[in-house]
Amino acid sequence: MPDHDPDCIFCGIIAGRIPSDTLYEDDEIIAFRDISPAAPLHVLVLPKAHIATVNDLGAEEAGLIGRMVLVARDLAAGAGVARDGYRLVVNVNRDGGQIVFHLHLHVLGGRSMGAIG
Ligand code: DGP
Repeated sequence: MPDHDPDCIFCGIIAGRIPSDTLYEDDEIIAFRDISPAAPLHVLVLPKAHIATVNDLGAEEAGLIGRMVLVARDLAAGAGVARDGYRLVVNVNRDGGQIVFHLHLHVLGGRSMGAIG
């Protein structure tokens, strides 16, 4: 899988071609606000490398996914929702509701999410 996909909207954000409200960035991870927020806090945390879905992850990416969760946790804490709680979601393919095929973790908080299902 190529590191960057020129047709991928999130790769465009990572490259700086498409503007975003970026909250966090390091060598391998970026986090920005979702353009269509489903909660008062709705941030997307993603790897800079173009990995389309969870199905495409290799064992060597386990650490990367762990670091993404830690970035999400720290952003939730910084937004003041850690104690009341928040939701981390990764949609996978059609039935999972994935629209953008660049792996991303949704961080949703600031309201009660209720039970799933
Ligand atoms: P998913 O359904 O899991 O693939 O979620 C994709 C999310 O990406 C959706 O909540 C809207 C968001 N999104 C789509 N295009 C853009 C964009 O250009 N900028 C930002 N910030 N978010 C976007």
